[in-house]
Amino acid sequence: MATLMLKPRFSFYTIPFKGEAFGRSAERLARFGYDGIEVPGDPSSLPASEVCVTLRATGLNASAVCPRVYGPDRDLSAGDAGDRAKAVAYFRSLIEFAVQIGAPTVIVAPTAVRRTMPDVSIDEDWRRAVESISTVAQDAAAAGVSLALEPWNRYETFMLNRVEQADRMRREIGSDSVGVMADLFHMNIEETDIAAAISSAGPYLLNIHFADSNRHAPGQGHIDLVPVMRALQRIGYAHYLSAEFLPPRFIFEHGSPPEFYDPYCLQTITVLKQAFDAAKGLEA
Ligand code: LER
Ligand code: MN
Repeated sequence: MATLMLKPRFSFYTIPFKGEAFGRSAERLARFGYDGIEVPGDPSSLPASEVCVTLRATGLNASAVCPRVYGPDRDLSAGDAGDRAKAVAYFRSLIEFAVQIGAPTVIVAPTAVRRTMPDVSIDEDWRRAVESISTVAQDAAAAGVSLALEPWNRYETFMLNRVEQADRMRREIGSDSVGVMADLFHMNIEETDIAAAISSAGPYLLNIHFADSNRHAPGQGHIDLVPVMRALQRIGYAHYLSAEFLPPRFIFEHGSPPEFYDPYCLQTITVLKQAFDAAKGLEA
C-alpha cells in the first residue's frame, strides 16, 4: 500500500539568484509560500550567523546545504591527495555549517564539476570517492546530518550520472547517514524513466531538485511532473521538494534577472502543487 506524502514542503536552492543578498532571496521565497530554502555551502561569504538571522526573520527552514562551486579542491575523488584532503575538509566544514543552521542534509557530488574523465581510472577514482565520503560520513553520523549523493549529467561528471549509480555508491559506503538525491534536469538527460529511478531509490532518497527539461522553471519544458510526484508519493517521500533552475548565463549578463526571479518562483510552486495534487488523484 502506498504511503501518501500529505503535506509537501517546498524549498528552493538560491543559486539562480545571482548577485542577490541571501536575505532578499529568502524574503521572496517566504512571500510565495515556500517552507524552506536550500542554502549555498559557502560559509566564508555567507556565514551561519547571517543565515540564522534570515531564517528567523522569514520563518523559513534550511532544507539542505548545497556546495556552491565544485572546483578541483572540492573534488572528493581527485588524483591529487592534497586536493582530496582539502575536499574532505570542505565537506566536514559543511556538516558543521548544517548543524549551525539546522539543515538536515548536505548534498555531495564525488567529482569536481565538469570533470568528465577519470584522473587515474574509473575504478580507482570511484574507490577514492568511497573512501573520502566514508570519512565525511563519520562526521555526519556524529552530527546527526545526512549526506545526499547527487548524480549529474555526463557533461558535468563521468562518475555518478544516474540514481542507480549513486545508490550503488551509497551501499558501498555503507553508512546510515548517506542517501541519494535526484535532479530532474540531469535525470531528463541520463535516465530511461525518471519516475522509475525515483521509485528505485525508495527510502534512501533525501532531496530532489526540480527544474524543467531546459532548466527553466517547471512548466516551461517537457517533463511530465505528475508521474514524478506519483513516484514520490508511492515511496512515502517526506523530505523537501526543492527547485534548482539555471537559465543560460547570458540571461544574467544581458537580461534583467530580477524581472524573472519573481515569476519563476511563483510558477515553480504553483506548478509543483498542481502536479502533486493531480498525482494524488491517480489510482495506487
Ligand atoms: C548542483 O545541484 C547541480 O545540479 C549541478 O548541475 C551543479 O553544477
Ligand atoms: Mn542539482
